Amino acid sequence: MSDVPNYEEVEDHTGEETVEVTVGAGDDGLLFEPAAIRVDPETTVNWVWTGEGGDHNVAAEDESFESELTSEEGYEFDHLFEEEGIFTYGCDPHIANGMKGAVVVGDIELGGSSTTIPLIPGIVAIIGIMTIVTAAIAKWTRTRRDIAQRR
Ligand SMILES: [Cu+2]
Repeated sequence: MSDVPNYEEVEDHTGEETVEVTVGAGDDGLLFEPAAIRVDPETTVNWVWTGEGGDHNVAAEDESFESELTSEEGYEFDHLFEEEGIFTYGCDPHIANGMKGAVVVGDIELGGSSTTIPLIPGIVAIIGIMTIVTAAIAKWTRTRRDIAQRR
């Protein structure tokens, strides 16, 4: 979450049945506000579109929920968080702008530092790239060997 401009801390919303998150907040309308919240299990998060910043959606990183992509002011999307866990989500067109959010459900330890949340996608991306590079090198090596054997 270190690359999310409006992220300072996980806002505590435990004890609330429904928590509202604004979609299209900030000067450019490219933020979720609040960016990170803590809620109890069995809490509904209600995302409400401001109509600013163009088309947005709410897409869970683990694909457990996904809204429509829309710029309609007043559009709403709900998701009931039943189980404990850390749920990260983003707006597909604006992930690179830091339009990301997190819902921490239940009494989950954040490992002393809330920066553990953004590290997860970063590490996955690095491992993914390394795998692709390794596979490409292996394929290239094999092709070279085939050419050498055919001579
Ligand atoms: Cu967006």
